[in-house]
Amino acid sequence: MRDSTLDLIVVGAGFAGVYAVHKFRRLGFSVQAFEAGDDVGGTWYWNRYPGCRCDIESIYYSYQFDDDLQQEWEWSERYASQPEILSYIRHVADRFDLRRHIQFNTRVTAARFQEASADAPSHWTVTTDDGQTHRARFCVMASGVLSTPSLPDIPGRDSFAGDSYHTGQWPHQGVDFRGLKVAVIGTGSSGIQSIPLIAEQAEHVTVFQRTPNYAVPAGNRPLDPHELREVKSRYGEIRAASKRGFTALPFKPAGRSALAVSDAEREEVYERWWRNYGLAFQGAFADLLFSEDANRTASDFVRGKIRELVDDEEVAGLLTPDFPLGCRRMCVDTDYYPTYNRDNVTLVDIRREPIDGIVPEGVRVGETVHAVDAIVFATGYDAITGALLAVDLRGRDGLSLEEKWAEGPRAYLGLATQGFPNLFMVNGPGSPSVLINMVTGIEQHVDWIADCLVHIRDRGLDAIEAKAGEEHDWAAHNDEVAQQSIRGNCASWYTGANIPGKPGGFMPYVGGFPAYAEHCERVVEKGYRGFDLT
Ligand code: NA7
Repeated sequence: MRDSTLDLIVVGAGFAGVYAVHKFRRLGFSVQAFEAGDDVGGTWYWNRYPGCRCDIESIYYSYQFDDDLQQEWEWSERYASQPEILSYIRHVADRFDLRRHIQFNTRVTAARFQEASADAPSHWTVTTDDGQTHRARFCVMASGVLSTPSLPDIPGRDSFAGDSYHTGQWPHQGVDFRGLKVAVIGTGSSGIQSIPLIAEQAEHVTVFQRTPNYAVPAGNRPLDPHELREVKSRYGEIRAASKRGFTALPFKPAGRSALAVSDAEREEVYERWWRNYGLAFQGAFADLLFSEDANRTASDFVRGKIRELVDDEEVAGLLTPDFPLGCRRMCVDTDYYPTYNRDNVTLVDIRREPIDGIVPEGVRVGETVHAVDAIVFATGYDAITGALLAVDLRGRDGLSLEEKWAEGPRAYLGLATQGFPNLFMVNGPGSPSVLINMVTGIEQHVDWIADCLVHIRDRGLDAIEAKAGEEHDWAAHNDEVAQQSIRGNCASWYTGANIPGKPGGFMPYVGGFPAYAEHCERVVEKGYRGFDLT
């Protein structure tokens, strides 16, 4: 019985699961990963909507654990498209021969912790949707932070006579919108990326917007081979600088306050950052995410851009956010605002008058039925905790994660949660996750977990479990840091506000990658402070 117990089960084969399998194998652990899709890629496997592209530059949004890999891969664009990212991660799986450790088309439905007995050490019993159970000493949830699509419960949704799609579950063969009238519900990143391309193809697009978001131009372009060669010649240096960067990107923090410069200089800085730096726009000055007055200057700049780019004043007004820039996740766009100048695009403000229902002919708002042939739900995700809670995870004494997190998610360093020994999360709540370059965050997490497993193996230990006190203190620290930032004050998917009934609280760690990574290192130096090792 004991022999059939694996060292590790990894749930998911996106960027986190793929690297975890590689890392743990290399250290000599027996590993089995389960993946619901029929290939690796995670978020980049499921999100195939038109315009799907990363908002972090390709040269950074890639693994750094193997120099040969980063030297040989040729990114073609500044911001990689979904197909290119998927090719990349498939290449990684093949190059390191990882597929034989991944069982595809298999969803993990439940996992239960079993205490050590006279016959067996502590372990997890993992159930998959093919009815099988598997045993492993440790379980690593690499199930993704934007991987549980949220489909709003709009009355009559299933009565629609045409086809409907969620951006996060896009058909692999693509969708041909030519000659069709299309409704797009949602104007987050997925809506903002897809609307311009759907509008180029469809006969008409009606966009249903509840909350406008800030979008800054991606400035995407082909990557010049010389530029790529130059990056590769100093990749090590770039990666080291990234680890010192607040968002795990190699940008020097702006030293100045937005309020310490003249209006003309501020305008010049914003113009330059607007044209060149995408998501990093919110870092043009040091205090944009910390001072409301400073933030207002950046928010007003972008509001002015929206007025410039959108011909119809009323439409421009509807597209203009009234909350501080960066409070909710900023979007990076290509031609989003000018798309509203097209004759075949209509914006419907559903904040003033919400969608009443979906009928066979289309979307009903008040007495008006917007007749469409297809509906695109760009309505986002049950972010960060959705995929963790989708598995019936049960720790000590049968405690379920859902019960444990009834008042909000609590995880020590976003890596582990008390009551669930030998269970690790990659990018769990309380880690920087979506606020930084995710791939760097993933590598840091997996490396930390791997070191911890080696520590346990070398000492012949049985289990590791987060302590309640430290877990509580970490959550309190996370809340405190969030409150110091503009980000702590907005309802968004960062706080779970997009999912009805989801307990609130700012989920990602706002203190930046260097502070977080240092904290993780200090925990190890102090003999895994905050964990019980038995
Ligand atoms: P987001 O950013 O959560 O956006 C979802 C959008 O859908 C947003 O505009 C929502 O409006 C809207 N929405 C959600 N539910 C409804 C209902 N019931 N009715 C109308 N509109 C609704 O998800 P994305 O997929 O765009 O982006 C997720 C992240 O992926 C992104 O930030 C990047 O990090 C990558 P709301 O804002 O709730 O008023």
